Amino acid sequence: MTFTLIQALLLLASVSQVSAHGFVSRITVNGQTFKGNTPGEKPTVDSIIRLVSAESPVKGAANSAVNCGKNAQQAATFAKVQPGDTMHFFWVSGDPDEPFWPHNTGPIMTYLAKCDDDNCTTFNSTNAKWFKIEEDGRIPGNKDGDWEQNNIFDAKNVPSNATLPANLAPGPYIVRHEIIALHLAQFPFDPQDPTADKGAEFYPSCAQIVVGGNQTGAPTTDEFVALPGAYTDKDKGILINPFDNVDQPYPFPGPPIAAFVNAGNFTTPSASSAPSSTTSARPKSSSCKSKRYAKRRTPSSSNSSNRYQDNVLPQGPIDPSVAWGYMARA
Ligand SMILES: *[C@@H]1O[C@H](CO)[C@@H](O)[C@H](O)[C@H]1NC(C)=O
Ligand SMILES: *[C@@H]1O[C@H](CO)[C@@H](O)[C@H](O)[C@H]1NC(C)=O
Ligand SMILES: *[C@@H]1O[C@H](CO)[C@@H](O)[C@H](O)[C@H]1NC(C)=O
Ligand SMILES: *[C@@H]1O[C@H](CO)[C@@H](O)[C@H](O)[C@H]1NC(C)=O
Ligand SMILES: *[C@@H]1O[C@H](CO)[C@@H](O)[C@H](O)[C@H]1NC(C)=O
Ligand SMILES: *[C@@H]1O[C@H](CO)[C@@H](O)[C@H](O)[C@H]1NC(C)=O
Ligand SMILES: [Cu+2]
Repeated sequence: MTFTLIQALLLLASVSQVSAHGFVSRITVNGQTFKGNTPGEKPTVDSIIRLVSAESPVKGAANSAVNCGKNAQQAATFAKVQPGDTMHFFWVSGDPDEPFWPHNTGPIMTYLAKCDDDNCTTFNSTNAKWFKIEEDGRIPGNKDGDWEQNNIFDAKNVPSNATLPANLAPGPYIVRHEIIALHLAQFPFDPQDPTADKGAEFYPSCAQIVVGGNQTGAPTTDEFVALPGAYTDKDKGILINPFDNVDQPYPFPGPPIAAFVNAGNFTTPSASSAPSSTTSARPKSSSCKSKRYAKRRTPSSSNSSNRYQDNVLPQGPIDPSVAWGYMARA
């Protein structure tokens, strides 16, 4: 095979493109750290994180990789946790030169599904029955419409957090923690051209836990969803211009948070924030209440290839021919 210079440059370009995006590199819970492995590489540590084959996003709501990420493999081990524990997910970019999570636009949601084995290490999640326990959208009251995802954007060692329901019944569960990056979501996903920089970017990440205790909280059967299945490419929260109507509640895709999550009768401390299907809602744990409200980054003064310009909120309707400048770092 002969390579022309142009082919070589194109290859380089696509390689560096792929290495942006990102994945969950480690999870901490109760002071324990569980490292993950590197996407696409042979595992070197026993992890609780199901390893995916690439850090590039899953495209298309019907893609089978919406389940747990691209070619997700069962992980070797699991974390022992308790109801009410907060799990901290450390998202990183795949680019060693800019290792921190590169997106700031779009929701973060967390689902659980019961495993059918003792500890999830052999469980195939393809047909899992998922229920939602948490969803974070825009930062409440932020007049620029910043998303909670902005709090982990480009930040060193600031994890995304999910609190297990304080009344969660014991047993083995897959935790599916998902970012949907929406910076290109106003350009409809094209199934004929799935690798184009169009549409929402799904970043599901699955981890294996065994919950202890003796609580009884569980979803009702009508709260279960399949993934893929719970989303379509035309959902209001997936085919959306995230830079418009920033003061409006975000219509989260997927099911509402399972009713037991915030309705339980339990003794562990919990905040009284009422859940709602359209505003940011999460069960708060007393230890992880503090929120960092990141300042909006200002546009770079030069127009050079600032890879973070997806922070810039274009004014008015977006002209696709100029939007790419804002959407850098797809
Ligand atoms: C998971 O459970 C299986 C079946 O009980 C057991 O053989 C295996 O050792 C367990 N894995 C770990 C990491 O404990
Ligand atoms: C899970 O089951 C599906 C078929 O239902 C199969 O295609 C897939 O390879 C299985 N995944 C793993 C990790 O075993
Ligand atoms: C429930 O579990 C807690 C902690 O493991 C224990 O202290 C308590 O006695 C248990 N309650 C019952 C009714 O088993
Ligand atoms: C909650 O539990 C307490 C004590 O176990 C009980 O007295 C109370 O009625 C329960 N409340 C609800 C709403 O179930
Ligand atoms: C997650 O929790 C940690 C520890 O409580 C906190 O420092 C961090 O700011 C939280 N992350 C977000 C995005 O709120
Ligand atoms: C940046 O872009 C704007 C609008 O396209 C243009 O007016 C301006 O001259 C550019 N600045 C630089 C430094 O290229
Ligand atoms: Cu990306």
